[in-house]
Amino acid sequence: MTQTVSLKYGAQRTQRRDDRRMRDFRSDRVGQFIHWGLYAIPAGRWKGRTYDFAAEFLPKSADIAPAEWERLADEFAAPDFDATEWARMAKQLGARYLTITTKHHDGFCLWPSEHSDLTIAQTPFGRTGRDLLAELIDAYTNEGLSVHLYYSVLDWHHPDWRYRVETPEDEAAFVRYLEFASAQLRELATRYPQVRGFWFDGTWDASVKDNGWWTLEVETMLKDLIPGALVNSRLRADDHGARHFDSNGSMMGDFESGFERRLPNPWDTAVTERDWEACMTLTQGSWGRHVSTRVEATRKSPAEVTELIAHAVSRGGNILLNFGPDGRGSIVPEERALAESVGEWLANCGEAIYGCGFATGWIPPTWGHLTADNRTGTVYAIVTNPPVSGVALVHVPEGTTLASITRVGSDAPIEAVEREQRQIALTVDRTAPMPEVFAIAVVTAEGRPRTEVNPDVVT
Ligand code: JFZ
Repeated sequence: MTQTVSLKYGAQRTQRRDDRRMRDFRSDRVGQFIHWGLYAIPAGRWKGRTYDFAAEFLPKSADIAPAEWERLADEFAAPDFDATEWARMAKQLGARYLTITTKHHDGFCLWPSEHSDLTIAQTPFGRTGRDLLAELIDAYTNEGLSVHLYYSVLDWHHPDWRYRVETPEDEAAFVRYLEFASAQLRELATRYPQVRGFWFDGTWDASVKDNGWWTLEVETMLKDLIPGALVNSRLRADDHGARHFDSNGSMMGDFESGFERRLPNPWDTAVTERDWEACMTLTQGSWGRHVSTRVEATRKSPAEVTELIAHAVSRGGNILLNFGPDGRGSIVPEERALAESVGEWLANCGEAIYGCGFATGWIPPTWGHLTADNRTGTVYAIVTNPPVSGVALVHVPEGTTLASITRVGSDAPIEAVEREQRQIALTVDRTAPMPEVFAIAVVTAEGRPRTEVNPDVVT
């Protein structure tokens, strides 16, 4: 960096975090996202019409009056909700953490917030006295998963929310809004201090960008209340309204959360030098439960989802796979089935995913993805798109030769020939329903395994 701008609200560090909590998050690699709120009840349908846009945007797509939308709270009984069942399914999927929507753009709070009149306390579920978030946090913790709380700053329900601040009245209202949001976040961190972090959304409007000071204040407050709490870059804006990365190019927050329904280019090496997490829908465009057949037709297969996981890890990132439970509190059958298949693959081949990251010095293949366990130097070839030839070429790094190649998750025999110019010709199964995985070890001329000092190392 040549020029440095003096900033009051920019990045709090220029190096990645390397404490225990951050390392755990980094080695987890696979998380479960859950979008659940009032929008799960209409699930994209309103007055006999289906709106294919994201189900959680239905109040906008169908132009629903706020009072009418809020009446859905009377229907939120969630008779099928069972936190233990959700947590078991997440564990079966192979997710290592959960990120749950506590308040989405419609303002409905999944906890009984003292600061809002649109919360679970006003629903038939909440009137029984049950604390849904507490149940979820306990159940996931019991399964050994960590929990993060998603919070939308954008709020269609709150009278003081502003998209931009234009008049002195707007200014006064938005100051009140930020006080409200701070109070809610303080409430969440105080009620649920076991959570590992927070995931912010709805921070793209001019009103938030013009108040970068507030985003730093919130980050600081949460870390004071929960030491080491993880906060995503999407929360943050600096003195000049730069988001995610400050005006000097340093990432704000602890991990980058700009990859949304997309992944970095396989040739992007800059991304491998920072912590990031991509979030991904299981259908094309909806985060909340959607019943449209056109939306359903875009559902990703287990093999596709597996490829996305491998892709993220190969670039040194995490992936958050989104589930949209229905209005009764059930995880829908398609998503249960996905959790089962992807989970089975992860149970067999997880050594290529958990604790793994970018394979420094190796050429990204066209037939799949390489990941590396930098503690051992083992590189994993994950064959997501087997070539029609049935032969996948792996190029070992300069100065190394092949020491061993073994299959992960199966004892089937292997056919691999080392050719000139550090090329390994690996015979792959073009008909495998789920990606084959191979573990490759190389040695240097001195006969040492080739390990990298890389921050993806988990100790
Ligand atoms: C937001 C929400 O509007 C959406 O409902 C969902 O919760 C998702 C996780 O986040 O949607 C976004 C946010 C950011 C981008 C695109 C959609 N983005 O940066 O491209």
